Amino acid sequence: KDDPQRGVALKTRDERKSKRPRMYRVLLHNDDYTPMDFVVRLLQTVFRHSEGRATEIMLHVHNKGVGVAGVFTHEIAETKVAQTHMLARQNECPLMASMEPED
Ligand code: NFA
Repeated sequence: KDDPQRGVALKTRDERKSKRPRMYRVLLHNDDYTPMDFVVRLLQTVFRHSEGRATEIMLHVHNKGVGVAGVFTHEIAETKVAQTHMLARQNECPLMASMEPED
């Protein structure tokens, strides 16, 4: 942090944190067994999408294999992934969610 070699181009985590937090994409992954209507309802309830947008995202995941359910701070993204897994397991669906940094 106090390394003079660091120069002025790089910023410390503290300097970055004071501006805006790093954002994370929550990804949904396709599988052959989770019902389409379950994925649409999940996108409406957990990710707060409209029915139309939820249907678009579900179809994108179904057709491409993976898609973005939403973009959140680290803590919120972790919570959405956990909620997705809990709802999926409760309904005996193999649906998978993951997260990755935006930058
Ligand atoms: N591929 C699933 C089906 O045909 C639907 C699905 C979409 C599953 C998006 C997971 C994610 N029932």
